[in-house]
Amino acid sequence: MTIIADHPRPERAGILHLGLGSFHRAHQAVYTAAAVSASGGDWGIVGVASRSRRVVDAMHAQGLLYSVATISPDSTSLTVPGVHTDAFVGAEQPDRVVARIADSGIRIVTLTVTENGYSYSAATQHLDLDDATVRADLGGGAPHSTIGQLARGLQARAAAGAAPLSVLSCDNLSANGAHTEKLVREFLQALPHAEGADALTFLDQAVTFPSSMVDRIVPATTPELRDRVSALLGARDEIPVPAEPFTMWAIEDRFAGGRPAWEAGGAVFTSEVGRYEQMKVRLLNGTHSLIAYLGALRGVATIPDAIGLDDVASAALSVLRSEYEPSIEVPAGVDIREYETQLFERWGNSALGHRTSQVGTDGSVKLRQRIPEPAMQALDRGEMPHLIALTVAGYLSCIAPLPGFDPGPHAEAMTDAARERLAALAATARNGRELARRVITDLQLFGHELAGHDAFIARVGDLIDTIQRQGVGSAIADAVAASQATTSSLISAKEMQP
Ligand code: CS2
Repeated sequence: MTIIADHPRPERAGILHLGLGSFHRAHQAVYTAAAVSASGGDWGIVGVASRSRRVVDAMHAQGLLYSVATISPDSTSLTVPGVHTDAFVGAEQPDRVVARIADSGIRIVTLTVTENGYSYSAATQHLDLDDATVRADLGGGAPHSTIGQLARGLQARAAAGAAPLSVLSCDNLSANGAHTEKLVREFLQALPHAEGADALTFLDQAVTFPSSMVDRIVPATTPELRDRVSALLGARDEIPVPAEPFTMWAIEDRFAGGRPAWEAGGAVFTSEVGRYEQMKVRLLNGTHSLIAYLGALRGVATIPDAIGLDDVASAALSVLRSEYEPSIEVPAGVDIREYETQLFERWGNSALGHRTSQVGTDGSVKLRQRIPEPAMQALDRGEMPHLIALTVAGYLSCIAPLPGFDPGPHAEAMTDAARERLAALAATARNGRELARRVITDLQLFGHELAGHDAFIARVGDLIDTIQRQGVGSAIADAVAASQATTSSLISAKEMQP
């Protein structure tokens, strides 16, 4: 038996997607399938995997099809979004990526390359000109960084006199459209003038970078899921994607060459994408990081098991209510209490098996998006963000433990580009404060604003010591109690006002 798509595949491609991972296949591909089935259009997707052949080979072997398993505690349902018209590996064929970006049939380039894939410096937020891949790409070889591929693709598109294009980032970065545009522009500006000028003009006149907020929890696939899905489907599927029932996509409606009717799949087109992004990146992702680090340090493998621990749940509630919520403006039409209630249900989805090590991976780039601004806002109000400090202390305890501390197997399983650098700093640190100062001030891992905040750094350092000397339970109790004390003193100060 072969896999059969839910709807006919679009005949031609209109989208080039960079980052053919699980998230894209369970999110944007599903919305695109709904759009094409409702309104038609040449919106097939050419999927480009960054390095690995695994998904690309399996997609070709399966007629470019795979299933999405929507998993809730009571049921699993399958869909087969047949919207891909081709798939290849970008690292093997970088010139083909450039050629497809230059192809007039492609009207949108979408990206899910993770927070790590944008080649920018966490400290400066600008294109990382010290990065070896960026330097090589600027030097003129076939480009291997995403930003290099986009910039070289725009150059080729400008030279070919091709149609307008939109580049749509679907990664958890704040202002992801503007951020991507800035980095592509910086790449082109770093080229000799004669080389970059036409592409910069083309970018100004014919390219838009809408921002978007994406949301769906998509854990890693397991061999057990492959068997279960294949049995349900009646055909072997080597690359099914598990996903939660909840899904959300808020997009700025600024497309230079048209777009699919993604609203048919439930996407929201709005001028308030920035508010959606902040709400999601802080409330969902920021709290997710806290749950992942605390859970891993408690020896727990999954997010549902972690949020099932009473003290982790109260830490999550405290950070939401006292530290993230005051830092955002809620988009019109969103009921924030209902959103938070849904978050707890989503984190608690025990059938999904989302791992603490998966969410805890790449903290060095993820936390940069999630914590500095809300932390600074609290500090500017004169309040210590105890639970954000605990998030950082949890992260460092997992990834860069002080000598003699064993964070356990789930922390060990977290990968992070900064792991070695941070571990080296921890190996010679005498205590938590020294480690926190090295990471936050010297390395500026969370940008320059927090780098000078001594009280915050001391709080992170003390919580590191509490985690590693008295246990993570004591640190949670300490941070939650301190946060509650701050909240009640604020309430009484308010009551005292005339
Ligand atoms: C998670 C996200 O791994 C992580 O850091 O917070 O992948 C999260 O599951 C998604 O953003 C949900 O939309």
